Amino acid sequence: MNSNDATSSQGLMIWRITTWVCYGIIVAAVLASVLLAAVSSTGLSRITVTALNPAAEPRDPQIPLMDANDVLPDYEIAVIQTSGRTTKLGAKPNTSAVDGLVWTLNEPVSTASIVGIRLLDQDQFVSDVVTEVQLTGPRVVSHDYQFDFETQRTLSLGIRSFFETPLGAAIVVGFLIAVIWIFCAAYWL
Ligand SMILES: [Ca+2]
Ligand SMILES: [Ca+2]
Repeated sequence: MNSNDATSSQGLMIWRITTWVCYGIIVAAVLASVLLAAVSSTGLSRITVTALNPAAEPRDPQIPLMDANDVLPDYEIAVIQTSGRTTKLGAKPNTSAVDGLVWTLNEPVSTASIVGIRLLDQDQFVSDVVTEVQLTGPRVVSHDYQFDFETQRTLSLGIRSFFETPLGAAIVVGFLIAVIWIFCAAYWL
C-alpha cells in the first residue's frame, strides 16, 4: 500500500464517519422536533378574570351629564409573548369583573410562548395596567384579581410554534444539511 492509498482510505474513513454522524443528527432532529412540538402544543384558549375586592376595581372619573354606568371599569386583556408580540383580546366597556369576565381566544396561543397576561383598564388615551401575571398554573391570583386559564392541546399549534422558535429553525437547518450530506455521500462513494 503506498502513501497515496493510505491517504485516500483515510479520507474515505472520515467521509464514512461524517455520514454516520449525519444519520445521528437526523435521528436526533426528528426526536427533538417531536418533543418540542409536544411541549408547545398546549395553547391558551380562555381567560376568566374575577375581581375579588369590588371596592378596589378602577373607576373612571365622573363627568357631569355622563351616564352613571360609564364610571365602571373597561377591562381589557393583553397576551404578551416571548417574541415581543402583544395580542389584545378586546375591551369589555363599563363592566365590573365581580361575577367574572371571560375572554375566549379565537386562535389558541402556545402557553410556552407566553411571558405574561396583562389586565388593563381601557381609557380614552392610555390604558392603565391593573395587574400583570405569569402563566404559572390554571389559577393565578394577583392584586385582588383571580385569573383562571383554560388550555387545549392541538397538533397544528405544536407544529406552527415549532417552526417559529429559533431552536426549531436550527433543528430544521441541521436536518437539511445532514440529508444533503448523505445524498452527496451516496452519489460520490
Ligand atoms: Ca368606563
Ligand atoms: Ca376606563
